[in-house]
Amino acid sequence: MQKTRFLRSWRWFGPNDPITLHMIALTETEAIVTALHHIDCGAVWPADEIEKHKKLLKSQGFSWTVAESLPVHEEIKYRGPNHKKWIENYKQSLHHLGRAGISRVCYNFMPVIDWIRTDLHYPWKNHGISMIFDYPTFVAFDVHVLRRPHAEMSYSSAQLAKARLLFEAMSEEEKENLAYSIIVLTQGFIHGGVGKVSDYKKAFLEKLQWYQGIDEKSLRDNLAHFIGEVAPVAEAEGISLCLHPDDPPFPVLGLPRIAGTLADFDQIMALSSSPAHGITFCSGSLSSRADNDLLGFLAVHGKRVQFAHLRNTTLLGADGSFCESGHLEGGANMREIVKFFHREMERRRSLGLANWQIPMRPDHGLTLEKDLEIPAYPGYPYFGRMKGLNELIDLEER
Ligand code: DNO
Repeated sequence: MQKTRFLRSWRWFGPNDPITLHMIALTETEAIVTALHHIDCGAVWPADEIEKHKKLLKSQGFSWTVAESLPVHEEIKYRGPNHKKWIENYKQSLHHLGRAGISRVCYNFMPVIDWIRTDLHYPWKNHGISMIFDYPTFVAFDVHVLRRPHAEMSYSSAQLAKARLLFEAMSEEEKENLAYSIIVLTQGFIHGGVGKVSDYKKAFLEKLQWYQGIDEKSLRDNLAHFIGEVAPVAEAEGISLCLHPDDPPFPVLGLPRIAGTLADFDQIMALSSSPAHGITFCSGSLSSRADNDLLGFLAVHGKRVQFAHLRNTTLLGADGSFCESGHLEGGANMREIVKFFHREMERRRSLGLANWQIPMRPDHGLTLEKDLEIPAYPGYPYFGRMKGLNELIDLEER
């Protein structure tokens, strides 16, 4: 009988990903997490494109275990005039994915911007190159580089003073790099973002405007509406929708963020009792907030987790700054997290659930010396992730 353990997965960004399926096949990976990255956000994923992608994976011996992400169109999040159309498209994509046997769909509900880091090349001890979120630098970006209207209202005078000093010490190139990596580099390869236009700061500011008057409550209402519409379709297709936590798990740029804490998930999970309404447990996103108790989170919501992103963070001070510090090193107690999931998978298995095995991917990875020779998307180096995967497997096997 197969041992109870994670389904070892790897995120692949499609044929444009510099890390090829052949390279992935050389790792301990058993299944692939991927998306149709060439399809515009909001458009229906056609059944034949899904089949084509599946075939590509199969040619290297892989199955497609999770669709990450089937992105949610901004108009659904802020209830723009065409939100109904985008929701219908989403349902259609779910039909096609369900028919293709893909039973997990990861998504997030962060307005405008997904994950945020202020430095993508941060030397972490002597372990490799990491990525950090430095709060004062982020304030400098918001107030001085992006020049978001009324941005200063979001911060204290001490935060503003620190940001000004940082900004004044930056070269023009540093300012541009900061904006480019936050707005384009870390977003473009995930789901398009604003990378295609030359004045990306202007385009980004315009997107922020869409959320004027949208507070946490209205964003949550819009999520409730979305779940109410799509969960029955997912359920009928045998799909779990897995909501990814916000990264970082607090409001940014005057935008509401509603999925960063245990209390947030208490509210979100109460929106629907459908078995299709599930969670992506991301230990990296959740651990980057000092007051998040990850094991407490799992004790309450672990039964609804259908997909795991495992990585770790180390807090850099008490102001919200953090570093991605290697998979086993940091605030998330990875040993206990893995133990929890083993118990949970045992439980599902003993209930005879066909989908008892939870796909897990090593999320992100340090850039190791050899990685510098291989192009890769930010956060997704080959060797750094392979190391993370092996460390997690080692932890599982112990
Ligand atoms: C970053 C990722 C996120 C995640 C989405 C899920 O590297 O963890 O982009 O895939 O938020 O929808």
